Amino acid sequence: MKRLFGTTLAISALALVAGITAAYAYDEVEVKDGGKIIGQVKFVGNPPKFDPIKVNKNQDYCGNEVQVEALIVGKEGGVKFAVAYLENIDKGKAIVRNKPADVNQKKCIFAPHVFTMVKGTDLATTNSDPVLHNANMEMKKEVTDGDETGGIQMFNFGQPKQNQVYIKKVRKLGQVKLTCDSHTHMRSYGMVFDHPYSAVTDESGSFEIDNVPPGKYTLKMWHENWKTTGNDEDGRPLYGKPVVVAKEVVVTANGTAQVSFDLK
Ligand SMILES: [Cu+2]
Repeated sequence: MKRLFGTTLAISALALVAGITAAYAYDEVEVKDGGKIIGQVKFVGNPPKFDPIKVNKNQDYCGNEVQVEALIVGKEGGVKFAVAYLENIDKGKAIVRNKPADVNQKKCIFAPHVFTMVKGTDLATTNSDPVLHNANMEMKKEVTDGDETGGIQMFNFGQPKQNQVYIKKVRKLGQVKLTCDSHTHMRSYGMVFDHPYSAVTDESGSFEIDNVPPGKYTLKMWHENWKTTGNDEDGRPLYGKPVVVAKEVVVTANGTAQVSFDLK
C-alpha cells in the first residue's frame, strides 16, 4: 500500500507539472544536431538623411540634439536594430532566465535602442545618468502596431538617482515601447517572444540564431520603420507602422541556413 500511495503521489505531481507546462506554448528540450540561421538586413538604395532631434531638457548634460535611431545604415548597407525571429516554434533550446534583458539610460538615450526577450523573464532598466529619467513602458499586442496605436501600460517609473536599477518581469507577448517622460526624444523598442529564437542585427546588419532543431520554419524580420508620418506635440517625428517581412527557412542537422532581407 505504501508503494501504491507513493506512485499515486508521483503521478499526481507529474500531472500537475504537465498541466503547468501545457499552459505555455513553448517546451524546452535538449536540441540534438541543431542548426544555425545567419543572415543580413540590407538597405536598398541611398538611405535618407535625418535632421537630429532636439533635446528639450537637461541640455547641459544631454546635449542640444541627438541622432535619429529609427534607421541606422552601416557600411555596405547593413541595417542595425532590426529583429530576426522564428514564428511559432513550439520546442527548442532552454530559455535563459538568470540574466535579465538590460536597457540602460545612458547619455540620455536608451541603450540598446532595440532588444528582444522572452516572456516571463526580467527586464532591468538602469539609469546611468546624473539626471532624472522616467521610463514608461507600453505593450502593444501586435508587433506591427505603430507609435500612435494604443498599448497597455506596463510600468511608469522615475529613476532620480544615478545607477538606480529597476527590475520588472515581463509577462505579456508583443512589442514593448519604452519612452522617458523627462526626455521626449528617448525611445526604445523590445520584442517579447515565448521562445529564445530571436536576434537583433548588429552594425553590419547581421544576425545569428543558433541551436535550432532541424525543420522548416517561418523566419520574420521586424524593423520599427523610419518613414515619417508627422510630428508629435514636442516636434518629435512619428513613424509609420513597423515593417515585418516573412521568409521560409529550412534548417538541416548541424547545418547553416542563410537568409537575407531587404529594406527600401
Ligand atoms: Cu530621460
